Amino acid sequence: GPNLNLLGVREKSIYGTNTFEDYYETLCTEFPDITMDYFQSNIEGEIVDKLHEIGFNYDGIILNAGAYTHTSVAITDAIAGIKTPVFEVHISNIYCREDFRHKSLLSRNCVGIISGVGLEGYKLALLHYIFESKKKKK
Ligand code: DHK
Repeated sequence: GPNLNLLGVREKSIYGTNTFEDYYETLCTEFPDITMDYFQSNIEGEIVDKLHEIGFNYDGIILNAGAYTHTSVAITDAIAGIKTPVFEVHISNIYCREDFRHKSLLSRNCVGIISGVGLEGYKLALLHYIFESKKKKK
């Protein structure tokens, strides 16, 4: 989502000092058997397009839509329109912050939401998909 390209630079007391690229690299090293891709855009329509593109052929999507979480009917509808489950992640605890962040339009169409545990939220969402795929194989 928007402004997440500035992780490690923007509002460090809220979003931490790590860049997403560095975090993503450690995640890929920790889970070598999982095929992952990542995409960041500041543009709402590009996020909608990406959801359409990957929403029928991936096992799971982990989405931090940034500020669009609170405003985007288009992203909410895109999540509803695709087959792949979407897990909503926020680095900060959106419920401890300004009132306008307390409402997520996306959550109703997501399998789960993690908010407030920093970048580790992405890993926890990934673990959810790993547990799900193990359940399916049993
Ligand atoms: C990131 C943003 O950019 C904000 O607009 C959201 C979210 C919270 C986060 O915590 O990851 O309100």
